[in-house]
Amino acid sequence: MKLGIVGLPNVGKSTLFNSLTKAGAESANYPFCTIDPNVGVVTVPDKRLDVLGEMYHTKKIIPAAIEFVDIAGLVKGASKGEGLGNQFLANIREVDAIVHVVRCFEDSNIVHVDGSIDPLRDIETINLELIFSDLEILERRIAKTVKLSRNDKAAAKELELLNRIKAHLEENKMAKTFETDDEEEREWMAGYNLLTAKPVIFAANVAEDDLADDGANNTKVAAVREYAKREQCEVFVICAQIEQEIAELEDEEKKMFLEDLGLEESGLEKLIKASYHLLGLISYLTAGEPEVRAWTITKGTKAPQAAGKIHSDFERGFIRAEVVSYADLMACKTYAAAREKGLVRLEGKDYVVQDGDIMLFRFNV
Ligand SMILES: Nc1nc2c(ncn2[C@@H]2O[C@H](COP(=O)(O)OP(=O)(O)O)[C@@H](O)[C@H]2O)c(=O)[nH]1
Ligand SMILES: [Mg+2]
Repeated sequence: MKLGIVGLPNVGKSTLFNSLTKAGAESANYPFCTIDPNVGVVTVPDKRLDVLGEMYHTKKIIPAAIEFVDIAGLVKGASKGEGLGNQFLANIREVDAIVHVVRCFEDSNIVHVDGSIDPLRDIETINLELIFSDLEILERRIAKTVKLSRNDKAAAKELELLNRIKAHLEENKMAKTFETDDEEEREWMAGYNLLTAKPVIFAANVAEDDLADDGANNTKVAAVREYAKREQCEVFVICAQIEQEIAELEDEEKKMFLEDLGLEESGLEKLIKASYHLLGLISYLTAGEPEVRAWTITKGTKAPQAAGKIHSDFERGFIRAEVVSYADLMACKTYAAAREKGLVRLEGKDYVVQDGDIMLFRFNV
């Protein structure tokens, strides 16, 4: 699962990316951290793992991870090939969701490409490029479908859909706000892999002073929030510069630093968790002395497929799963006590695994 960090030049994308990957690299247990200068693996903070680690006197804790990509160079005209624009747009097409960084901080030393701080104008500049790129895809598809639609009913239906989406985008609206109840249409649409259909989180990059009250007194942040609500996106207030400083600190120092700022967790931690959520991901856990680990699944995954994340044999030979929820285990303090109270359940192949389930799989191959 991959998230792309997008935004205009000089808004703080690379600063955010660097602090994300630095924070991710802290977990030495994760086998790979920086794949490529622009791609980083970031571990998903999960306090439950530390608690289980203590409970089981664990040697090793392996958190869940997601990838972030720093996608540079989106400028006005990108969809017309300006500044390697097409290549960057292609990079965005490969991600599952977008973190759109918008500049809400003032700093006369850092030039804004359009000369002033105006996050809504910036968002629209970027969105227009994404929309233009999507329109190009739709037009190509329409040209192909027109021919087929003459003697193919399904193609005629698809052509009608393509034209409807096109009209929607031409009103400067994102594909994600295009609505259809028709299952077939939804499948077609997913197949187009439109940029503007991807889930978006806005990261409002503010000055340090705006952190403690979460940007409540910043009218520019308020404008972003209002826009995001209309477009069904989430907003996170961060200060990329501070995050970079925090990422350099040891755990204890970090805690004190955050307390001084009046924060419980870093903006980065919040952002990573929200991104995980945005991708529709949850974690089930496995716990034992050798290892406590979070396994990433999409919401709605059933037990055998969840088991398959560990090993394909677990899925193939799945018999049943022994499950206790994290909350129940905590309430009972030990696995044995949870079992006595009947809170350790035996679940079959139709069980839908929940976030925080502690699982033990029985299988036979
Ligand atoms: N004052 C201030 N400067 C920042 C902040 N975030 C980034 N910058 C600075 O803005 C400049 C551009 O940042 P960078 O991350 O390279 O932007 P990018 O072009 O979007 O990747 C750098 O000099 C950063 O140090 C911030 O939150 N506050
Ligand atoms: Mg950059």
